[in-house]
Amino acid sequence: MQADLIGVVEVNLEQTLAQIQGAATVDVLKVQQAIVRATHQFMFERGLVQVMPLMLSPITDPLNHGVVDAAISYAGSRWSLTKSMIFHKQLALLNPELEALYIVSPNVRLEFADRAFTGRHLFEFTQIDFEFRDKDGAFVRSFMEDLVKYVFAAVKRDLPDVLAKYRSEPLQEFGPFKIFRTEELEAQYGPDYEHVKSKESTEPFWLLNHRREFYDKEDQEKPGTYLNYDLIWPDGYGEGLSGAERENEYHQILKRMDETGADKEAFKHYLEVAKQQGLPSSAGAGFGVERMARYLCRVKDINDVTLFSRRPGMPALF
Ligand code: ASN
Repeated sequence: MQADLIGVVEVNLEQTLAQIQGAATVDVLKVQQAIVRATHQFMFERGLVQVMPLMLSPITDPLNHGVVDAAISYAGSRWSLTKSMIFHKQLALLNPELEALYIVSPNVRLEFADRAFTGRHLFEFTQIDFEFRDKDGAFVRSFMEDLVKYVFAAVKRDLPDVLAKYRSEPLQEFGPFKIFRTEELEAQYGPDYEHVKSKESTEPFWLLNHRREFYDKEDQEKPGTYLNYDLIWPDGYGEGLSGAERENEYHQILKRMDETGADKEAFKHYLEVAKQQGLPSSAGAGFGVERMARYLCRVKDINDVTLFSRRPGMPALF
């Protein structure tokens, strides 16, 4: 929790209307719109096919941290609200015509109230999620660096006055992003390494090797480490993207599910596909749209990026 964001939340009509009518939010929404528009254009130019999002599915991302379960019953099945479309990205690539895809994907993650004031969490948000067949992490990281360059240049070109209003210095063009590993930073900075390093950095950087869900590939050359990566925004804005090379072989998925304690029964059809025809070899990632807008406009609290409050663990009127 960032000390400067600790506060008391009032959920009353006056406060709610003040948020909807806040002038600054519209500036941030324009930046967000410019991000989405430039991203669509970039994806189109690079040949990624857009897949529409799903909000309900028999399986969704178990995530590596606890959230309140969000599910409904329908047509004799149990449907979860989408936490991420990771499994659909892998399954979509079973189509031989699809080499690479992206989804503008709303995610519902009913976080607990301890994340109410991190400045980075909303209990529903949108990520732009993408996946490539037969590519590795280095490819995805370089793709994302190109995307950031393209999108930031577009926002600068389209909304110079808005950016100038919120950033005291012009947005610089970043060079190749530095790469760090979690174990190195943890040894250097202690348990809060990600936040500390983000705060002292002035450029985005990559952070490799997180202990996460079973779909992130284990490095066979260094068992117990993972071929995943986060993009960390600088100046304390923290994580903006996560992604990985994927586990796609049946026995390895089973092993990783045992390690993370995943519910194999819930994933039985996914496992059947992995066993019978194998999942495609792939790598990808997803970045938070509100988080990118927050970083560009230097908004302290991500709840101010939205017209409608979605603060973890807190009620809202609309
Ligand atoms: N989008 C992420 C990925 O591609 C997964 C997530 O959001 N949890 O790895």
